Amino acid sequence: MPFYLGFDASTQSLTAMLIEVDDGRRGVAAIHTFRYDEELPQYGTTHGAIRGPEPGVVTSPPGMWAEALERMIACLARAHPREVAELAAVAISAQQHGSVYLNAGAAARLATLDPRLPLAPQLTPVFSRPVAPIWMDSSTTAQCEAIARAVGGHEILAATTGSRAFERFTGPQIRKWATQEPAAYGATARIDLVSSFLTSLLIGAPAPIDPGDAAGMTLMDLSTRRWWPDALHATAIDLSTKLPAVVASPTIAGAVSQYWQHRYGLPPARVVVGTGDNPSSLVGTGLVAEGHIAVSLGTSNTLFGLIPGVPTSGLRDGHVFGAPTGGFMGLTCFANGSLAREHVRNRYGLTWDGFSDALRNTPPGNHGGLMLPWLVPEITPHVERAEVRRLDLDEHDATANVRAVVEAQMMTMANHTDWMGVSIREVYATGGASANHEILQVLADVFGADVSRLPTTNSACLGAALRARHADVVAAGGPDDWPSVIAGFVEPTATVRVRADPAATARYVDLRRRYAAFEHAVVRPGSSPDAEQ
Ligand code: XUL
Repeated sequence: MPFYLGFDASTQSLTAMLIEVDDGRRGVAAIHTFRYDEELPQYGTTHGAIRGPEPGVVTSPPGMWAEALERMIACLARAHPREVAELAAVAISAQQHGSVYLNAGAAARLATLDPRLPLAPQLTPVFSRPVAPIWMDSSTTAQCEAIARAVGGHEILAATTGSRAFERFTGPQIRKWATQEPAAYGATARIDLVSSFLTSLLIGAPAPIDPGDAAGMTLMDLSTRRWWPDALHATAIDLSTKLPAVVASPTIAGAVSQYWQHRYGLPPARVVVGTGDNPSSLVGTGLVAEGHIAVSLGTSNTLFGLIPGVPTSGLRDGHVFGAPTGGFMGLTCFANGSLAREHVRNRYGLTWDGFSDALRNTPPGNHGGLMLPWLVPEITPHVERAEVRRLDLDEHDATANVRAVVEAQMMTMANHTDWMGVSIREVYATGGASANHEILQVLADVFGADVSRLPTTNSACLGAALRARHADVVAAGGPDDWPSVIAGFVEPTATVRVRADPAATARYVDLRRRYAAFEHAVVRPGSSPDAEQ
């Protein structure tokens, strides 16, 4: 009876999910989560990251991810020996854009890890940069402009790579570090994404990258799914020699290495090339055909779905990534997700139940009260410095502020997704906050679409396990049949379907315009909000 294992290395935690797939039986056999701050406090992270020293800089220690992976595998081997022994394939999902820098000794070290010793200390000598910049970093505005200028402008960049230059994308991050620390960059033999780094640890060799995660680097030509020479030249010297290969998403990267076999009794299961949390969520929400949209309410809020291709013009806020199913996915990302909701909850001394009560006890539209809840620099729209603004909203009114932060998040998502050109009739919700019925009601009312909650709040991790299953079937000569891979795993929970209230939706039509105008006036003071619609 084969089991499949998915890992999701997100910003704040590592989750593992074991699924069982048999003719008659399909289901989740186990799920475990470690929060980095609590499990590995010695790394000194807050919500999985370290801010500073300069403004906008956000990094994580790559050794922490390695140690978390080992702890998780130890836990799985202890708690689920039967399932682990029958493991057929494994895949990694990871936060996108983050980069890990390895020196020339890394490949040999990965191949010769000593199974008598823990992993993390053996990796200390392999890093050419002790920290990994992550997607929350917003310190590379100058590098974004330089790269865009060098390739002929943001429009060309967007049409070729699927995105304009964004601060958190890996290319601008590489350019900044290569310029600031040329010697350390010179001593770097390989630059991994978080997904390929963890996959390399599993197979004991350098692993490739899939087109879903590679598209988050400002370096790949999305039409050929190869590194784009103009972007490489615009980013850093000799970059082509340091990047992993880009391969199709269902490629088998290798087998679980001797290290894990000897230390924890894992079998030599297939390891699939890793991908980002958003491409993984696409699979984990069951979006293997066009027509639906999913909203993930996690550390970041993201909205995504399959789209036919890269829009020929007008791609500003959004991104196009390679989809694990072979086509293209559209995505818009908002940095102020769970941290902003948590901030408001804490500021007014509420529990999550109190937060839900506040939503229940306030009317849709919040009597016109608005908040721009940028507790951290925002990605969409581009806001460099964290700030919170209110309009017709009393700062001391706890319940109104709770409604304001949730309405703001939903309205900004709805307003910034027109570029995808999809008519949204139903939204699938995932991510931690999708467990909250009242938040989903606001989502449904603002979008004027019914919202279905999926059986798991961690679609990225489920998506990883399902990618492992899909690639295993394909590698064994079976059909490339996504619908049958996801069947039985992703059907929305029938009991949790939140219907949009037409009266509330009507109220949001105006409020969304007011919100857009407020946002626009703050982001680009002096210009008209209609200029970019
Ligand atoms: C997507 C993005 C985030 C990260 C972390 O572009 O930056 O969603 O993947 O979740």
